[in-house]
Amino acid sequence: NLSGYKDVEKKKVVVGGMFPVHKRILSSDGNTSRVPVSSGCEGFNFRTFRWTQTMLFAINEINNRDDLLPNTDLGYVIYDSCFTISKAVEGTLTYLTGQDEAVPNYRCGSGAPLAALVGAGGSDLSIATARILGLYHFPQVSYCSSCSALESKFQFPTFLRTIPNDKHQSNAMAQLVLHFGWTWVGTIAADDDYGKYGIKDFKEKVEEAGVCISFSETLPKVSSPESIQRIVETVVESTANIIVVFSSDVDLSPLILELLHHNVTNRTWIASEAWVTSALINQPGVESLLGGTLGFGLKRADIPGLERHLLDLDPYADPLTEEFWGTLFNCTLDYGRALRQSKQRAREVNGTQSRAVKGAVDGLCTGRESLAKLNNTYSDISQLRITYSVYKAVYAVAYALHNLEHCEPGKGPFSGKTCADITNFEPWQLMYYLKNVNFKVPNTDEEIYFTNGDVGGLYDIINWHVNSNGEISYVTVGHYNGSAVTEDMMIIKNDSIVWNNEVLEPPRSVCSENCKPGTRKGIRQGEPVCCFDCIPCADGEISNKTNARECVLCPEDYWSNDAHDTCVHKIIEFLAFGEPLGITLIVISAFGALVTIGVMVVFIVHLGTPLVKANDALLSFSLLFSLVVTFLSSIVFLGEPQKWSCMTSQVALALGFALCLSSIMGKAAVLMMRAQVLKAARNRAKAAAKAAKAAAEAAANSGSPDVIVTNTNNNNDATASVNPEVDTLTFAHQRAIASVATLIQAVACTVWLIILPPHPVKNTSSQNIKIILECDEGSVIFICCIFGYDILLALLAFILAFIARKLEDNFSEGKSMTFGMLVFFIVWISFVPAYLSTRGKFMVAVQIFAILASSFGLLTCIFLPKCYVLLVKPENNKEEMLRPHTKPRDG
Ligand code: TCR
Repeated sequence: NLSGYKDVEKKKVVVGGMFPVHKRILSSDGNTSRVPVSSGCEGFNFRTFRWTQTMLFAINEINNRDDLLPNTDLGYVIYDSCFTISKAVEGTLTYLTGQDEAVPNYRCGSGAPLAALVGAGGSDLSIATARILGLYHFPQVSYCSSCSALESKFQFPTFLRTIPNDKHQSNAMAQLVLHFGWTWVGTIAADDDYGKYGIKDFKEKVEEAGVCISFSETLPKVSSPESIQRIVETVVESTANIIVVFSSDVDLSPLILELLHHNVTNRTWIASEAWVTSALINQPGVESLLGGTLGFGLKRADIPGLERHLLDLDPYADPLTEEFWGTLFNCTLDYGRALRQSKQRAREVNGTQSRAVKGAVDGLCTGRESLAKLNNTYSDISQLRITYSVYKAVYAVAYALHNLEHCEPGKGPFSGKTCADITNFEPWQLMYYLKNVNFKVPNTDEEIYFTNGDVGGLYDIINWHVNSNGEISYVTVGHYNGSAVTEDMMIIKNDSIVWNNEVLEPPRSVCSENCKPGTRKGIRQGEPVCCFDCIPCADGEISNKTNARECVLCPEDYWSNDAHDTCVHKIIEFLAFGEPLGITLIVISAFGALVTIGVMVVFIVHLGTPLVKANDALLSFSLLFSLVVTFLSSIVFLGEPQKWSCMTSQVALALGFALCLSSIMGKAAVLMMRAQVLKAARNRAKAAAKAAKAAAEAAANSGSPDVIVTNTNNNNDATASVNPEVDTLTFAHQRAIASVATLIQAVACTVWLIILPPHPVKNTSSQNIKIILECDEGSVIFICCIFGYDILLALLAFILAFIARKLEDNFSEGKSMTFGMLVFFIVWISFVPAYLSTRGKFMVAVQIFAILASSFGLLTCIFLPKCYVLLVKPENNKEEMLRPHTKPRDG
């Protein structure tokens, strides 16, 4: 404990101070057989020692001022909390009681009243001390306990601080993470209130915004290699490139050392205020690991005169300065009287420095060693952040005391408008003034006042730049103001930031890359929401934004495009007239129809010839006519289906075939009939010939010559009478059959058209991406009946033709009809699989092809030979040709 007064004449007030000058307490040996003693501390911390000296500097400065507390001198008592709660509590009790033995509920004075406690260091220490001090309504002003838990005035009624509440910092970190779009971060927290609350607030903020935490590790308070090792493994294994660390430098440094050992690079560290400018972390060699670190630092300030004060330290002033000196110069201070005297002398003489260096050689130091020459954290005044906070805390106490002292009697704030007495006031009275203090910090334009015990959340955003020598410099790349409106809170100069990677862009840290439109997020069982798979949308479903959770179904008549990011109107499909296939089909069918008409013309021209007359010319014409109909009906299948075209095409086809097949049937029947008649006639002729022969023989025997003449006549008659007989008998008959067969079909079609007519439909089900416009038959039964009937006619026609094929027939009509029917069947049988295996408009094309092929088949098989005879070999077109198996008579 350091204590001191400056001036004895003035009134005195003692200010308490508590600083974690050491890093930890010595572990006790656990021996319970001895009187226990308060454990000692180890690990001298130069940074916090500077804070201690700053408090002394501030008190000196205040005591030297005439405008602030002119009649009162501040004294101080400073405790070392050794970064440990127990030490802090011990110090608090000692301070309250004024005894070295810690006995609470007893406050004695060295005469001077105790004002307030500045400090306690870390939040966990402050929480412990604030609870005790709160019991006695004793004010505490903290310079570095930033934990958000301390904001509760219910729990900590007399706690104030000059460092911003960490909720600002957690918020700032969250905004930083969101600013750069990192959604996959790791967190490391110190095992104290600072780390735990800081990370908790940070997590709450970022998770709200959809960021996921890859890992959350806690740094052990008592360094344990195993847990450090475990954290290193987690950091190495994690895919998170961003690691947020809320910890004091002291707790973090073992981890940093181990990470350096493992050569961990390419991570961006987000530093909390406690380590962002710490020399303990920023050691040579960390640049590969920590270069590009971003962090938040308190507002920096220059405190004029502080450097002088720090360098003018008297090593013999108290035990802490002695230890400081010894640790810094790695020597033991010589307490020899002679030395003290020589020191005294040396102060008077110039040129102390050369001697000072000499003195340190043999492990003893003279106390005249030069601080200025050493590059030590203690004397480094470039980053006065917490130091400045200490300075402000002392000033806050001083201003409160000043206001208390200058209370006008009768206008005081206490009951009965009384004032407090500076020489003997109650701690709660000072608390009143502290709460309402409002002052301007000397040499800066910063104004300090407490709202609910807290000050505004102002931070510098600090970036660790590695220069060419591998040294790290802290560059302020932005600012954060927790009390500004949301848009202005964080101001950050993106292009001044240096990152820990080769590219000059901010690193990316995501668990899974965004899902592009056309895909959706698929959750991974048991993993955070930021880790997902991108599942492509199914056909007919789309997602049009990144990271869509669901694919949406396209509306009716719409379908997904290839990328699955928009719905496009389904392609409307039908076999159009204008497209190449359509044109081809039209040309073919028109050609077919023209050829058929051509044949008709040829037939008409040769109407009287035996070939045309044979087998009923009328049936030939009806057959040709029906072929024209079928050729033309195929054209109606083309184009966008309409009600009329659906009806016409099917009916025309059915009727056309019915007529065509029944004509063939009729013709075959004619053939058969005539063969029958011919046979009968021949039989008759034969019989007659036999009879004639017999008669001739008889006549020869009897000698009558005129019988032979009769015989010849008879023979002639038989042949001549064949044609008229067949014509009159069977042609009418067959024509009747053919027209009845067609009529039945016509009736059936009419019924069909009336009851369930075919109509155009949109077929959306057979093909997803298309709407096929097609004709719906209306009734499957009807269409089956109608075409079944056609099949029946075809079979009959074939059977008849087949039977007639071997019959006597000069123009081989039977054979050609059989052949034609075979072609017809082949076409329609192969049509079935072809039709069933095509989709959309090609079904229509296949249908048309089948119609055209079968029509052409019939046309060529039945009429081509005849036309050949008619046009090329007219000499064969003779009456005699009709006489089967009869040799033409000579002459
Ligand atoms: N608040 C921390 C402790 C702390 C600290 C530091 C310790 C802060 N800044 C710098 C050492 C060095 C900020 C707490 O526990 O509240």
